[in-house]
Amino acid sequence: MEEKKLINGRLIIVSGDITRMTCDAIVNAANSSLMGGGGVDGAIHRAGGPGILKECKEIRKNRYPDGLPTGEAVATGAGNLPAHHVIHTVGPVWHGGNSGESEKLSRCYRRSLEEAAKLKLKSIAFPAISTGIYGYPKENAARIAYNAVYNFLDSADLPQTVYFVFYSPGDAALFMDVMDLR
Ligand code: AR6
Repeated sequence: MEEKKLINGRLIIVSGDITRMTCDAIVNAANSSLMGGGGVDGAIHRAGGPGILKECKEIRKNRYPDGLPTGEAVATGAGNLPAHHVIHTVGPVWHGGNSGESEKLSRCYRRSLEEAAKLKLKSIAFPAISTGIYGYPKENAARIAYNAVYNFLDSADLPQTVYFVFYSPGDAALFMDVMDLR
């Protein structure tokens, strides 16, 4: 799929492996333990090496002994990855939609963007948080992700560029369909 640009070119939709992205930060769809897992979380820790886990353990010890709450985000280095930072966030598990899932998912995007802005980062790449193992319906998640990024960029100069990285071309196409952009 060719890349599509939205929001004055500041949001770019691509498909591929987020661990290969060369931008300032990639976002990890982690769990509250911050100790790694499956999906994109496993891929990031595997490709980035043990340095990321070491920093996550420090964060757990010093700042979040009970785990990173859902919707919160923290930054670490990126080890061997081409990106410079990993921003770890914890998406909501889908429980049917009446358990505050949309607010929590929206908060993941906003808090990750705030962390990127705090670090003065120019570019950040998001996976489709919660839409894998956590079971969030992809169509709903697409709208929430887009709105959260749109609202943030509306009043922020940094990050300049946001990437949505869909693991499969089909998921990228679904996003474009949901947003009525094809
Ligand atoms: N690059 C980009 N996107 C990817 C990649 C990749 N390398 N690998 C998977 N995806 P998931 P969640 C997509 O399950 O639903 C973990 O065990 C995938 O196709 O990774 O938030 C954590 O430790 C999907 O669209 O994250 C947590 O326990 C999206 O990334 C739990 O899973 C998110 O799928 C988090 O579940």
